[in-house]
Amino acid sequence: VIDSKLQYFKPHASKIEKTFAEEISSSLNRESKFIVPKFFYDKKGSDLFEKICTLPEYYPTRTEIAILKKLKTELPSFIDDSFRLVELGSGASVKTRLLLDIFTQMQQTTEYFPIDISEILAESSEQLLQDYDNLRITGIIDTYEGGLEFLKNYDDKNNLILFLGSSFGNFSPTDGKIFLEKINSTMKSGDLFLIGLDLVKDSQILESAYNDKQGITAEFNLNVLSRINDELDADFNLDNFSHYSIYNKEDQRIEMYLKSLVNQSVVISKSGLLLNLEKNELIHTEHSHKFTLDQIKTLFTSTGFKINHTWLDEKTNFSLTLVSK
Ligand code: AVJ
Repeated sequence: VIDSKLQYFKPHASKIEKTFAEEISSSLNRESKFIVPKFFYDKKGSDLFEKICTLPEYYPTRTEIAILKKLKTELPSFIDDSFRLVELGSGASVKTRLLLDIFTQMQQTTEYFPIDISEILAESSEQLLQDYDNLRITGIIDTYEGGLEFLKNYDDKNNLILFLGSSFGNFSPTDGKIFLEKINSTMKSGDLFLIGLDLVKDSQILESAYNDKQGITAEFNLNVLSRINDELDADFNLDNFSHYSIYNKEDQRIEMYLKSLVNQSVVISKSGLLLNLEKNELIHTEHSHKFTLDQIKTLFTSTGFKINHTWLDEKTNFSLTLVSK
């Protein structure tokens, strides 16, 4: 029974992507070294991120969930039976469920289309089907843009596209705009886009959210080096690095780094790299941008969107914005 409710598409499976080894080889073989944040999320990294989401200092997840709970009474006026739920990133998480609760209660049958580059969407889908009787899931294994492009030509049902957790904050301002224009171009008139964005606030609150007392964020950051050790035959000694994060007020972003504690050389065999690091040298691993309400307005109106509604928590720590073409 469950199988007939679940299908997958892999629209751009043949597209050649740069390998992990190649990306690391080029991003560490330069003056300003970096590792892109998508590499955080191996099994261990994904588990650590889940743990981060429950930390007392990490307000975004908890706050976004509280706002989503308010949508239960307010979102139904924006959608009807013709809408399906599309999610950038896949989740069996509390957040996805809060929206599925709304959809499955309003609709006879609800369609949920998670888009994710990794096949982990299989795991969460099975669980969701057990828990919702009138749910059909179509997993799209692709990049967010590739998946939406595929959906554009799939049928003319209305889509409510979800992009939660302030994942958008990882984009630079330029790349973020390009991403939104791309999303906009794949949307039909009548489609909706619901995005969670973290807001500018006191530096201390931000810095403790990315440098928690239990050291889970540090472990999460350092884990990317373990992943390189395991998958690319490297010999990073994690004791020679420390987690460093700071709020850059001017650029409105948390910056995360791995700091080399000594002069050292590291071999990364599969990338063909002998990496020399000086004491105190930084490897950049993440930018997490924060926004003001004015900037959110400008961001969407300048990329072709109309703002339907913005929901906030009482402390104005986080926002959910609903937009259309
Ligand atoms: C998944 C990118 C939204 O920036 O808050 C959490 C990742 N990094 N703690 C964020 C993260 C360190 C998170 N995002």
